[in-house]
Amino acid sequence: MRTSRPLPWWAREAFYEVYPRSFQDSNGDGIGDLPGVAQRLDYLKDLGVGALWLTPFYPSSGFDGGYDVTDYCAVDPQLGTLADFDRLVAEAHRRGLRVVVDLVANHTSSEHRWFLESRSGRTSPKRDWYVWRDPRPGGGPPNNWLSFFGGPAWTFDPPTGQYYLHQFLPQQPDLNYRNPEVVEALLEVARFWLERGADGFRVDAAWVLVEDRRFLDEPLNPDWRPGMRERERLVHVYTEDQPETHHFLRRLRSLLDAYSAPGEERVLIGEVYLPLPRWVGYYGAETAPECHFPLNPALVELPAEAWQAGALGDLVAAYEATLPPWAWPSWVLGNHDRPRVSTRLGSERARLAHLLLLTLRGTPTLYYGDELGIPDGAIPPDRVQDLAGLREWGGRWTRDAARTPMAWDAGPNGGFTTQSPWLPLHPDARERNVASQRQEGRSMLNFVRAALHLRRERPALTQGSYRAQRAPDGVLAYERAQEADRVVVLLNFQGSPVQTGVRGRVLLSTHMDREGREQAVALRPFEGVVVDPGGARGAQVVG
Ligand code: ISL
Ligand code: CA
Repeated sequence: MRTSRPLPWWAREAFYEVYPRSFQDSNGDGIGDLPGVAQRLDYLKDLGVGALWLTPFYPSSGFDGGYDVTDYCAVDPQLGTLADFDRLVAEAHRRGLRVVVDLVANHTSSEHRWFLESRSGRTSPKRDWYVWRDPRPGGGPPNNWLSFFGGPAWTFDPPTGQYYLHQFLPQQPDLNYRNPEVVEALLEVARFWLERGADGFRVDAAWVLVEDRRFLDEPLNPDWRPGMRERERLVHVYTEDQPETHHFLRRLRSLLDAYSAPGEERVLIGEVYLPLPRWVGYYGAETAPECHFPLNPALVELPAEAWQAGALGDLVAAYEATLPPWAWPSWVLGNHDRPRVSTRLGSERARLAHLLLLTLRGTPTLYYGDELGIPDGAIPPDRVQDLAGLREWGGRWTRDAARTPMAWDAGPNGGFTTQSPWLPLHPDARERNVASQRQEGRSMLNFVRAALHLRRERPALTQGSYRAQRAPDGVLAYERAQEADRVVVLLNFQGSPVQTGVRGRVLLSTHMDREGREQAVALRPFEGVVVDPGGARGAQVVG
């Protein structure tokens, strides 16, 4: 996107991912719900984000945290009603907040009526809505494809003698996007939520919607090592990133564009885990756009030991160089599928990571609770809810750990619920919660809030250009500039202090204890700062 034009809201605002079951319980059943989210909108407004992404709140069979949908056009009774959704959207809009919903497009629940009809017989009018194949000659699954959650991507259905495809759980049969009726049905679902005021979609599993129609075996991955996820044994040349997936996303984008007005765009966000050269494909083309932005997995997947100035600088440079000029970057630190950033990096580096997230060029997406530095929860084996995730990680980790309830105050259950919560809160919820961090001047919460507000206030940070700067070893330095507005960001990713030659006014430090004019900014271990060089020529960072 050329930066001289005013930015659309989805490029200007920070997004915030809410896992509705874990945000706020409103009726004392221990499960967060939509009215609960509505109660906390003032918090989000004050924090400084501009849009919420709600993970699935639809009726589901409960095998995959809501991602096994039984009815796309309703609300799970545990989480509320359609009227609650309407109220949530109205209340959000009244505060200038946008609401994006999850579109679980790749698959339905095996209990969805479409699938029940499809599996009822080979001549069912919905048979072809899913991907059915005969056993391979001599028996067994049609090919070697593997599911994300472990085991084959095929399950045999004895009554009809065929296998059906599921990239995820057997309870999540893949829809067949080669059938035009399926495309229409999903577009109809999208219309339903657009009519109800949704500001857009995060398309789940957007890079695996369609598979190659020859159904050939996938080649073995020569780089697979024990400890890696089972699905990575194969190279996914036939099950990921197929051209027909892009066709669907283009159709969906056209629909969203038809529902958009200047200043009121409906946004298409895709979940895409691919290497950068293929990941950028999910923006589509300038004349045939797909996602406004795909969620960027790079920082979510970056191993802790690679959080170094050099590697990060290279990573950002690669994105800046690869994105076409009209495409807008996206940055993410964590989500409901991966260990939390505080646990991956530790609390000091989690602050640095947030300063990076909120000062890079592009739309940042925050994950609920990370603004408090919540660590992964300890989930006793008898309380594990997410069996799918346990399978995905070979039993080594459960996604529940990253989905524990939000802590609002020091009261019982962190103010999340008056009853027993569906998952335990993090162990230090009595100290680590919104109320206590509000009172503590230098808390993670106050830091993230300050960074979000600074980002809004400075055109350089919201829409300015990005330019890497030379810096001493261990320091990532870059300048953001929009016309006369200019800031320099300095991030010390090493455990020792370092002197930079930067002169100017410190606007914000991860340590929250310095502001003001300095002749040569020195950084403490793992400290990050935003500096206003004040038009001074001294902004060059010299090692
Ligand atoms: O690592 C992954 C991809 O390389 C996976 O974790 C991937 O993010 C995930 O399997 C796809 O995620 C989405 O769809 C799933 C659901 O379980 C996840 O919660 C959701 O984010 C199936 O709907
Ligand atoms: Ca509830």
